[in-house]
Amino acid sequence: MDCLFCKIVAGTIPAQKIYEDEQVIAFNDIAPQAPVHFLVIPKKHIATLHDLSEDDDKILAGHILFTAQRLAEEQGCQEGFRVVMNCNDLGGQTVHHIHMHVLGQRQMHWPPG
Ligand code: DGP
Repeated sequence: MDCLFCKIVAGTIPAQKIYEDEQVIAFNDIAPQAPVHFLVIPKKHIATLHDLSEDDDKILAGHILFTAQRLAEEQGCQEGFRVVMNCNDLGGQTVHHIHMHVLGQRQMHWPPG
């Protein structure tokens, strides 16, 4: 198993987990870019958004989004927050196991780099 986030799912690499269920886990980013910065990932290995299947993963994709929404609100981001999913190398993705970044508790700016 070469995937870093699969190792976090398996518990062989530690992470500051903030939520877990049968389908997803959420944990704090190791290099936070905002006072709140966590990642929501599927337990199932899906390398990039290109590999997400509309037929097979529609419920999972919705669950990732609504988990991000609920946890952001639980972490005090009622006034706003940002979600980011980088896709593949050109999109700035460095860990090839899909993840939704959730950033909050500071003013966000646009465009991103
Ligand atoms: P991306 O560039 O979109 O693929 O984001 C990957 C994120 O994963 C990046 O913000 C840093 C975070 N990250 C990388 N390695 C680890 C790790 O071992 N533990 C945790 N908690 N986060 C990690």
